[in-house]
Amino acid sequence: MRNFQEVVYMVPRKIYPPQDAFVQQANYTTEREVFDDLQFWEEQASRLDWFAPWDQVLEGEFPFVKWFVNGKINASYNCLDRHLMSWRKNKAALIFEGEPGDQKVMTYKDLHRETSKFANVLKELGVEKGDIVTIYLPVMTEAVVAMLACARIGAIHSLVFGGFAPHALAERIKDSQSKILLTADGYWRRGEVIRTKDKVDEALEECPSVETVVVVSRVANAIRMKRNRDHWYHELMNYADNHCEAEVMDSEDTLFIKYTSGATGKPKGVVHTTGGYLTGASSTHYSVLDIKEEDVYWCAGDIEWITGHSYTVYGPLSNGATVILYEGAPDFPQKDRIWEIIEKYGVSIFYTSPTAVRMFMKWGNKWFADHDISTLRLLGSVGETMNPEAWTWFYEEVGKGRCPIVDTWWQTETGSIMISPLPGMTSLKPGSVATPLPGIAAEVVDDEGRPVPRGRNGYLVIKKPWPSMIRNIYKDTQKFLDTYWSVFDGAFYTGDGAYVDEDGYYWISGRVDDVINVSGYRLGSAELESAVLMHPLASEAAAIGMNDKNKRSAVCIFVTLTEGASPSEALEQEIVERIVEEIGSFAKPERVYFTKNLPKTRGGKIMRRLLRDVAEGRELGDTSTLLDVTVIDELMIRGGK
Ligand code: 6R9
Repeated sequence: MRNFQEVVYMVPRKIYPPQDAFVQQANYTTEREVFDDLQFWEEQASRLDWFAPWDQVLEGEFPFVKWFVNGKINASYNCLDRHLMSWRKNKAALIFEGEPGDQKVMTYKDLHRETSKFANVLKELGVEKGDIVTIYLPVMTEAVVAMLACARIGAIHSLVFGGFAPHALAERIKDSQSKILLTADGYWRRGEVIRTKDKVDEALEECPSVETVVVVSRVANAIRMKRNRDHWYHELMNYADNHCEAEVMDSEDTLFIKYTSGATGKPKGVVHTTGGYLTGASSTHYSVLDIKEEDVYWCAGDIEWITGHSYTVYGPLSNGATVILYEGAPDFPQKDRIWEIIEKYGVSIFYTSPTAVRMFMKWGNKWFADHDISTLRLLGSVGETMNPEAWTWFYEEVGKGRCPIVDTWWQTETGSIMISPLPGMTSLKPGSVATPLPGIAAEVVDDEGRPVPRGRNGYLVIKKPWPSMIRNIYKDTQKFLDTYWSVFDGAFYTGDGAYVDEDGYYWISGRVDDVINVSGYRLGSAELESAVLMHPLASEAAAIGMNDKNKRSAVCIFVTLTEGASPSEALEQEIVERIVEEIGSFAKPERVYFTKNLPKTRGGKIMRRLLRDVAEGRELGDTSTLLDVTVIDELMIRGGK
């Protein structure tokens, strides 16, 4: 049996109780007793507009469940039509800022009209209810229009990250067998045009299923248009009728599929449904992100990421929010761009990732010193563990000690936030994701599926169905069963390790597949990294378990330094000491690599398996999901030392 090591890491840390000014206006302020999960979820679903009510809240058991059985609903209707009945119709729904500084505002009425027109275009092109539409677009209003247009007619969208290489795109198209692809001629990145359409042409050589390509003109560069296959978006829109009734969908009809990041192997098409998914995204956007009518809301990730689906598109728009979309790089033309945008539009809620926060911290406070960012009232984080140092910097320097930080744990598979502080009622502990939300039955268990005592590491599982849960892996029910349901009986396996502290707070220790086993002790990569980051000169860190030729596992650390610092033996020693100090001498790393950058997916996740390859001197595995491939060349040189 594998032993989970007792956490030696429970040092008391500062706790931040909710502040009165925030509590007084918060959407959720009193501890809800979750008397009854089904009643709770029924209330949440009732926040949406249904064409016909459900006759049963939940049917079936893990893993095959149905929510809001026989309820009829349309996601596009909930994000658009229902806002047109009030003054909201001329409220800004989307504010787009292009990297070159251009700006475009779409009101709810505009977005409704464009979506209806594009829904008619899709129909004209032969797209029917249940068909899959691949969307390979950069951050732009047309990406949102395209998603909502699919939802409007009951087509299933599959978004692929605009930065992916042709082969990664082709892999996803081939798996979904979609016949139609939406793309753009290109987009702006650090002042250069990224030639998206060229990549599409290359990918489509491998994908005979695609018969139609619709191209949005963004950068007006010269591109090849293939006769009978490729069409300009604006030309098709010219002739389209602007009335399109939203299709009546069953609650359990598929809304979209979303290929998972690929940080841990071949991408899988996660299937999400209409009623349950929208209930989860909309209600958590209200409770956790605390959205108000007058907020300017910015979730600074790609729309393609599940975070973009739930918290740039479906959550905020179903709640009638004003949403910022930014096309470009955070450091273009210089490192104050994020703060400049916050000032320019008066952003009040800013939801980002720990990777971004660490980067802003590394760049330094001088970049926002001259910007008025006092409109901020709530900060959020998702994607990885936020180390306490970055948390504290974000809280004190960006939030000026006024703005709660919601560190939200969830996954592509969960569809919406599962574990997080509720900003009007939860005391915050830097580095912890606080407690499961109402209606979510999270638990930490051992190898046998038994609950572990507090303070002990184990596997994070979910014990009861929730509305926005994954329903299947597209065309691969076996993989669905094997991946999530074969590890423990009657519980959803998240693949993450966690422990619960003496106050019932959850601490995510990283993917279980990132667990490092040293001399029988199990270490979470997140704990090691957090320890390294306590060194003032360490900017980012990744910890992996490296096997030597005797199959002995050892800790190996990759670290990037703050600007101006340079690697030295003394520094290496100091970093080792931090780990020994924070965790214990058994966790002492075998090697510390200093590197300029770490390999990451577009979601900002460190690709530890590539680092493992480097450390063990192996040929690199699949790098198709890597954001910046040049990182690898540099690592290879170091790995070979
Ligand atoms: C939303 C999203 C899911 C994995 C998840 C976990 C990690 C996400 C986290 C976090 C620590 C948080 N993760 N949020 N780890 N603290 N607040 O990121 O979805 O791309 O599917 O990744 O991300 O390891 O299992 P996805």
